Amino acid sequence: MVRTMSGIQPTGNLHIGNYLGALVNWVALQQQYEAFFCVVDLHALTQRPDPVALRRAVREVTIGILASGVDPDRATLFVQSHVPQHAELAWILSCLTPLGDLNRMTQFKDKSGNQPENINAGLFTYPILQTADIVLYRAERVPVGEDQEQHLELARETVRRFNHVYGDTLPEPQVVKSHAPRVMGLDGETKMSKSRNNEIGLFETAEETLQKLRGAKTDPARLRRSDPGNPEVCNVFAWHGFFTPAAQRAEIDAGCRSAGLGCVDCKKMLAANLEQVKGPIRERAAVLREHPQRLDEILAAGAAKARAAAEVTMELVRGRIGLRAAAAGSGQP
Ligand code: AQP
Repeated sequence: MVRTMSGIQPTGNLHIGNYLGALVNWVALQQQYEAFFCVVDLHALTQRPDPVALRRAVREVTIGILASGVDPDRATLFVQSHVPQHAELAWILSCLTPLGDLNRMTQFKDKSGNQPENINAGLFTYPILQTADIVLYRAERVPVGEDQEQHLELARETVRRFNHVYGDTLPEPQVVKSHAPRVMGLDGETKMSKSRNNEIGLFETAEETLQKLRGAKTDPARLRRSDPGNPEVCNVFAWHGFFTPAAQRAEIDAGCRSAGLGCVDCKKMLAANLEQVKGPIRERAAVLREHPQRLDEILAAGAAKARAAAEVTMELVRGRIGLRAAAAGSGQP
């Protein structure tokens, strides 16, 4: 069965960008492929998190993944650091990755701009660990948001380089495009991010969401309620695209253009529709929080399955590069 692999960083509270850009896809992919989904805590270390906060975020992100519909009986759900082969393979791949390739990564420039006081080497080599995450499971389908496409291309390049140097060993991963590759934040200017304070949280209550939406940027032409607007330049209308049925969206579109509908009403409608999706997720998350042992069991079972799959790849890789005897029948001395 073809495999898919993806991860989310435990760097804060999950938001609707993570939900639309990643989790909705994961729920669909687990039906079609053998899925490996991972809470990538090693990646989160690039932000030097507080240890207590990191442990808490790992659990909360896992809860969010499960509450959004990832089924641990279908998909292998685990924490990256519970599988030590990720770090081992990342080192091996880093010895194959030219500095020039890493220098081209725009996310490094963005992220180092966000944390100028902590531009660490892990931030720079982050895409190599990401490549290891994928390759370790021989994943051939990888769902990515817009910001990750460049990293996936680097992963493909690394696989080609490995296969060229050591012989055909690893499959080249293909992109699975998201239907929401870049959900914008409340500021309407930057990508919604856990660490930018511009997010609508997945677990927020209806009141909290409405409160945040009140401050969300809309069409700048609508200074007064009587000003007609252009829905296509309004971030709030873009969110309606994901949560609002087509007929209601058409009404909002017409109301905005004719100034018959104010921005406040438009935001209230969005908050109500968001709640239709977020309410059941919040309820499932509350149940999961009441059963911490169940969460531990899911993650332990996931880690055991992931370690077994990872070890198969690592044995092959170690043999190819000369760290162990080559596998029987591999044609290698
Ligand atoms: N705004 C977004 N729109 C669409 N997809 C998004 N993703 C994240 N933000 C958006 C997708 O969610 C998955 C997990 O992302 P991540 O946590 O590994 O890292 P990220 O992309 O850096 O997410 P954040 O929220 O912006 O985290 P921080 O603030 O810690 O950097 C990925 O598939 C991503 O594309």
